[in-house]
Amino acid sequence: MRNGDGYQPNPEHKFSFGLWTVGNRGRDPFGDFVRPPMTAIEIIQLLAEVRAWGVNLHDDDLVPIDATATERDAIVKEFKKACEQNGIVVPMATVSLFFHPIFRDGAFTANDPEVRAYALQKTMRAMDLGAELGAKIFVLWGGREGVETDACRRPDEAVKRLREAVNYLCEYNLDRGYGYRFAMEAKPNEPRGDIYMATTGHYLGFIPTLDHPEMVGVNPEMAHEQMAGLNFLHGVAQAWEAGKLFHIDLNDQMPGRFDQDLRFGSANLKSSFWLVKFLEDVAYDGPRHFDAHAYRTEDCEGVKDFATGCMRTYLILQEKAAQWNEDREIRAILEEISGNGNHVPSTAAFSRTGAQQLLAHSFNKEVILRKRLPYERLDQLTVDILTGVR
Ligand code: GLT
Ligand code: MN
Ligand code: MN
Repeated sequence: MRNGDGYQPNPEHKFSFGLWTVGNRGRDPFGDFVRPPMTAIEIIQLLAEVRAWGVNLHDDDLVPIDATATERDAIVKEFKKACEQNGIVVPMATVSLFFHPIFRDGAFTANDPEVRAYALQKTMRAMDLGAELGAKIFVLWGGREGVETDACRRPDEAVKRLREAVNYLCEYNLDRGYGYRFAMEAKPNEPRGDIYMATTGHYLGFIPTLDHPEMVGVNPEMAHEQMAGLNFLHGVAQAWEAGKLFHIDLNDQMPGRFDQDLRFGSANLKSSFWLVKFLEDVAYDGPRHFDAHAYRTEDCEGVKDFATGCMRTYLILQEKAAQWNEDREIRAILEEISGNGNHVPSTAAFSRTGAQQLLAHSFNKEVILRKRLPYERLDQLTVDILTGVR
């Protein structure tokens, strides 16, 4: 029996999957589909079976791009019913601004003003759709917002166009009273040679320049930061600290490879552990979205193993994180390394007298250098916990 050993997903974990993740049919740039298509309703049933909480979608995942209003309404009605019957919620919606060939030069940043206007229209309609399904988070991933050659436009022009588009969408959100929070998702490359806003940090710099910065945060994706050789946890922590972690895309990725979207925890177990520990320590209560897909070798049953595996690994790591936090030796080391600041002049807030005291203070480097920093032992204790020998 799946998850018969206590690692049972519950709604409180807020585990979600995109229609495009479990619905992924295994096509890659070199080979065709290996799995038959699943309808959105079948995907909902699968998600209920593996005990997921939510489903996310692009507009085009559910409604064909050129559907009539009547067709659209019928599809949405049936989908809503299936969600309700299966106890699945729709926490996040997004828009595909990357699949259709019209976006070959980008969407919000494309050189053709008609493409830019179409991208806005398509996004507004996707917002209407998401709102109808109850979504309160709207993700914007600019997969095609980039270049193969910088001859095509000045990159600061792209930044300005992106700002204009997001400002417009924020106003639409207010005007319609949707109450969305936008979550911007970065990626360094693929499908474009270089994508603008390559990392979560780029977006954290961009957001304060918007008309409604409070309405906009980030959706960091583990694989996207790892593709750039970055420490994902650090980006997530910075977003969290800034109050901007509106959503998160969990998956995995080997460095230096193509975009793999691997099952969560399957490639970098230790990084995944630090991430889960962080999310649990700070009590992140947003969706835990797995933006990944099953190996191309899998059939439909294998897709369930994939989805179950993402959630199971999260729950195992959650348990390990609690064990780590309670471990007496680890706690003692953490206390020791945080140092004793009793004799140190206060640097908490600047004052002229405080600065004078700091300037006059004499630091004994010999004594400071004698303090232990037993990070080898600390890390080995982590490895012992992760491997289950502790
Ligand atoms: C696409 C991409 C993901 C984004 C999705 C949202 S679509 O699959 O690889 O990282 O989160 O647009
Ligand atoms: Mn991805
Ligand atoms: Mn993603």
